[in-house]
Amino acid sequence: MEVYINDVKYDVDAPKTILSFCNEIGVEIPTLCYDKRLLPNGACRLCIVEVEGYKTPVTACSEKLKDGMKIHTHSEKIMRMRREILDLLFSNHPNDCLNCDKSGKCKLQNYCYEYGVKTGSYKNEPSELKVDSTNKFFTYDPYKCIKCGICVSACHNLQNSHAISFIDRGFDSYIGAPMEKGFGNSDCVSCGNCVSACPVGALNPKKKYPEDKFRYWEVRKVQTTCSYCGVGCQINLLIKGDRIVEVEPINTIPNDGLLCVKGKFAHKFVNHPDRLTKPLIKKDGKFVEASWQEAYRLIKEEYEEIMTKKGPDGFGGFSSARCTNEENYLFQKFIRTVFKTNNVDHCARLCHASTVAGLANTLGSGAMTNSIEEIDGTDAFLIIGTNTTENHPVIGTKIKKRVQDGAKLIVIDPREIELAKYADIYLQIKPGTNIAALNGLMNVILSEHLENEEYINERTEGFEEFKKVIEKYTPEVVAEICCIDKDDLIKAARMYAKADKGALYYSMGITQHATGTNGVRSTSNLQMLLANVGRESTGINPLRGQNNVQGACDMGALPTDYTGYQKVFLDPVRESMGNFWHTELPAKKGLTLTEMMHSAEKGELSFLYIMGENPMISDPDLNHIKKALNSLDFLVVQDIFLTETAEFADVVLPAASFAEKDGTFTNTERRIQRINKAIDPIGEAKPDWQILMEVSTLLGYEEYYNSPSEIMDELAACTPSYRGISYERLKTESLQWPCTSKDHKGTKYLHKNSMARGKGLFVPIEYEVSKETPDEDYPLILTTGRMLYQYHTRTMTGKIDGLTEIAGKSYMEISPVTAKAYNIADGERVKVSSRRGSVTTMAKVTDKIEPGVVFMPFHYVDGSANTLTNPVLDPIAKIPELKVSSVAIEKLERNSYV
Ligand SMILES: Nc1nc2c(c(=O)[nH]1)N[C@H]1C(S)=C(S)[C@@H](COP(=O)(O)OP(=O)(O)OC[C@H]3O[C@@H](n4cnc5c(=O)[nH]c(N)nc54)[C@H](O)[C@@H]3O)O[C@H]1N2
Ligand SMILES: Nc1nc2c(c(=O)[nH]1)N[C@H]1C(S)=C(S)[C@@H](COP(=O)(O)OP(=O)(O)OC[C@H]3O[C@@H](n4cnc5c(=O)[nH]c(N)nc54)[C@H](O)[C@@H]3O)O[C@H]1N2
Ligand code: SF4
Ligand code: SF4
Ligand code: SF4
Ligand SMILES: [Mo]
Repeated sequence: MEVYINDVKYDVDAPKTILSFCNEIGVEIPTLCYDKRLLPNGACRLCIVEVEGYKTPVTACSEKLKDGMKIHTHSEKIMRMRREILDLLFSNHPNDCLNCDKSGKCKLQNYCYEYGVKTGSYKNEPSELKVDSTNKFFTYDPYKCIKCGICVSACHNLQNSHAISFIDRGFDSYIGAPMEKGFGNSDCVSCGNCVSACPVGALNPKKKYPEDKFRYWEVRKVQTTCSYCGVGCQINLLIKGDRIVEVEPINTIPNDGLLCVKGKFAHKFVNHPDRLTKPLIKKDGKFVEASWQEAYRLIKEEYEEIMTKKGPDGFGGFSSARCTNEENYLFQKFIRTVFKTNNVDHCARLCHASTVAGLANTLGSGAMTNSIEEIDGTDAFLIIGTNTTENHPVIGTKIKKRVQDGAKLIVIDPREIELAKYADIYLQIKPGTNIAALNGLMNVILSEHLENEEYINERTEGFEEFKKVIEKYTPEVVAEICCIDKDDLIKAARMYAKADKGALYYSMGITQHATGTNGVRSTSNLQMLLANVGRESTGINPLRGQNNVQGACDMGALPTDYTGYQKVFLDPVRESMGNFWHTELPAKKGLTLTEMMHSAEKGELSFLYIMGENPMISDPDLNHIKKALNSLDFLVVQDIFLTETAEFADVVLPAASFAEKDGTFTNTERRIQRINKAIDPIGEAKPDWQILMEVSTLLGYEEYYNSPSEIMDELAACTPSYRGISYERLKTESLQWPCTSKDHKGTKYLHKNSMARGKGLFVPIEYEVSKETPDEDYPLILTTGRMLYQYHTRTMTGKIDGLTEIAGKSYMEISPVTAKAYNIADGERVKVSSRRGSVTTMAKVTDKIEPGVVFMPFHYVDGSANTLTNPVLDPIAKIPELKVSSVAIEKLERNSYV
């Protein structure tokens, strides 16, 4: 069609609103209540335009273009009307721009300036409203609120939390939580998505300290990637001087302008006074500050001594899923070329090692098959062992949205997580019974012939043998094992199988078991049965946890793999990598992280180099870890804080945080994204890549790179799946591996025409009981995990006041039935004991969990869950059984501690 905008003719090919077309062609129309992610609500009326032949102006945000339309966006009449609207709005607004934090970024202020509105000419009775400061991270000022409704829509339709709405009508209306509880006492999860979208200063981040205050014109913006979880949200850091003062979401893949509380409000760890600023050396049991030269000299001395005494087997290193790809590449290269051992691993061993092993076995590639953006096309979700809204919040939000729009949702989790409330069917299984539950679903599917025969014949192998095992898992048998209703299981199987596009999402609830690899293979069995692999919006989607755990695995921070999962034990692979690095490489498979700890305890492994991990909180059976670390001859810890693990070190090296260096992270959907240096390293800290380069050179393997970009070029050259990646391309493209050449556009979903291994492999998997089952001495099942407001060992989130206020202390979820049996009331202190040790914590009595099961987050030093957990390992992936152990509990008298 043809339209005329301000007398200029345009051709338009698709239906569009006047506003979106004007935005495209660069004709600016003012808006206050418009957000392109939301449906237009026409509340502010500032976007009115004149259309020839229409009696009254129309709102450009909602009016669609029609053929022949003649539109005037800035006519005399329209300008006058807009001035009137702004005048009215300003009359209800405090004339406080001088002191308002939003000054310089407030749309009302900017439009008043543009349209020459100097004051509000209408007087209104001031109302009795109060500023709402109940949220820990932001305030709501009803006087500044222009009632545009964006925050309410953002909360309902983008964040899908439904925490706030308009309260009352007329001049006294305001935004808040139902029942006037305030934001802080509502269902608000402090994601800040409303705050980021508010056009004026009504919703504003709290600025507790003078150094947090800034003017928008004083700050620099640096685009980067959130350094918490594997979603990989894109953010702008707002930098004033050398401080991060605010974080803004970016409206792009993968987060579309959304963040969670950590990405939005938990950035103050970067400038925190506890940051390590100088190398530390332990002398007579105490740390003293040292120069880099002194620290390096000590490392060299100990290296030489231990190498002479023990040889390469005496050495090992933990790499870091918090660090960049470039740093992980250098770390494993350093361990292999300098220490001449494959004893290199990282926290994936505690996390998705079973995914890497299980999916490599059944499909040939151990990564999330599909992409976050494909959630929009999924018809049914099977959520098993992922507390998505707390641990991958932006993905959780997208799933909730899709379910709100009609997709089916089945949740399988021993705890009634938030997604269970939105589920069509919720199966509250006993911890440790995933395989039975999955086999049960497949039993129903096969007995009702709901499988996709054609796909099975063409794209898979091993079906017949697998089928025989599944036959045993009738709904009756499974209901008994899992403690669920058999009819629910049958309904779930039918619902899921009948959906065209079924996507399975899982995380630690599947992987952290002694049968973790088999659990992963079972997810693969189910998805292949329904032809849900290799198609858009389906897939097997392990949600990778840390910001760069996918990358750390891809980079070969694993004891059996070089980059891109090339095996160290295959002679031609090792020779070619050796040639590439100009050295001879060790052939022996390395020890895993869990095995290195045992080796240390036995006195075999003597020199451990830990970069960015904190096993003294995160590893199972902390008493054992303590012994292991104490048995080492020499421990180097390279971190941004003096962690519980660093306390055991002989040398501590201060590293630069994500905000202080360049590099890339690979998110859960295999997307390689840049981090950009925003400030100089704090104190004398150095980027990890620089430290590794210097230490490697010092110990005899020379390395020199001008920048991480050069490291990327090198690693791309030896990694087929990253071969097409370069910093140059990442400037303009968002790429997912495999990206095998300069012209390759990356891969949105895997296994499109065939599986990476050729045919998909069905594996017959039997259910096995967990290694520890409740008995007389330890009658309860303990499962462990995490929560929204803390991140792992709290080195970072523990520095954020608001998070500490919300969730500063260890607790244990316990069902009302169990609590009653032990005479324990909500909030009381309890002693929890396992065969490994005892801790005290606080009881949180909740219906979320079934009788006989308790849950503890593992974030805390006091009341640490990992004092209790069972270090028993999955025989294939060597991942510990962090999700099931047996414990006894005992009520403590008030204020008593063990
Ligand atoms: N806020 C926050 N976000 C994080 C992290 C964090 O520390 N804090 N850590 C990041 C990391 S590294 C990871 S790996 C991810 C982990 O993300 P998740 O896997 O979501 O985290 P968890 O809480 O460990 O466990 C998930 C769920 O498994 C359930 N579960 C326990 N046992 C079983 C079982 O036998 N079967 C089934 N089906 N479910 C079970 C638990 O009830 C829990 O709801 O989160 C990442 N995101
Ligand atoms: N009981 C129980 N235990 C668990 C789990 C569970 O569910 N239950 N989950 C397990 C899982 S899935 C995981 S992933 C692990 C996580 O275990 P860890 O990886 O040990 O935990 P983090 O706290 O993330 O430790 C990362 C360290 O890196 C540091 N760091 C951050 N940025 C940088 C940087 O740029 N450079 C350097 N050098 N250091 C940096 C941080 O300060 C921190 O000390 O915990 C595991 N432990
Ligand atoms: S708080 Fe902000 S976003 Fe919400 S209605 Fe008021 S002005 Fe609009
Ligand atoms: S912070 Fe998030 S959850 Fe809370 S009101 Fe705003 S959008 Fe809703
Ligand atoms: S969802 Fe993950 S990546 Fe996104 S803001 Fe939250 S912690 Fe950061
Ligand atoms: Mo993890």
